[in-house]
Amino acid sequence: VSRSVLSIGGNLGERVDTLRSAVSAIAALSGVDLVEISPVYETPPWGPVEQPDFLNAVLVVEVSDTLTSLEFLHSLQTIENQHGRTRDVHWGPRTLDIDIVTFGDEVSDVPELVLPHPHAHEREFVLVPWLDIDGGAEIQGRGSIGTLIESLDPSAVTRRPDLSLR
Ligand code: PH2
Ligand code: MG
Ligand code: MG
Repeated sequence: VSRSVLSIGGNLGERVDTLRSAVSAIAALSGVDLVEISPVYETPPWGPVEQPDFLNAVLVVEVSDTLTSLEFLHSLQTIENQHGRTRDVHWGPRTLDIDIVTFGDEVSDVPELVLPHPHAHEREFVLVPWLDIDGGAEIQGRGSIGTLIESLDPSAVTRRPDLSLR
């Protein structure tokens, strides 16, 4: 079994409905057990593209050894597509994005799947919800997520206690 951390988010359409539906679809994947769901955060767009605010959350899942990281990625991409995901603008607005942040201790550098996720360590919208559910977590080669957050600006992300993915 590999423990995997997922970042989910979206900034188009009925954002919380989409995230709830995505969580159910991930939990229903065969060989995948949903272990933790973070609170939901409203987050300003990270990166160069001007776009609406996102809702973001982080999940911890356990993936059976019968699934490789790439097979898991392809299952997650199918879920993105089922939720109206299109791929036009890199880092642009989307109904649903599901990113594999870590997959066990796997390190991968193939273009389709870089592990750990190459930007997770610098993104408040990943680290803040992740810290809520997995305090001692580390990103290989980058350090503990608690320490990483200290060099960022977590005031940019706002918890939405009125929204829950459970
Ligand atoms: N995803 C991106 C680019 N920028 N910003 C926020 N706040 N949340 C995201 O999920 C996000 C982003 C590309 O995947
Ligand atoms: Mg992404
Ligand atoms: Mg993605």
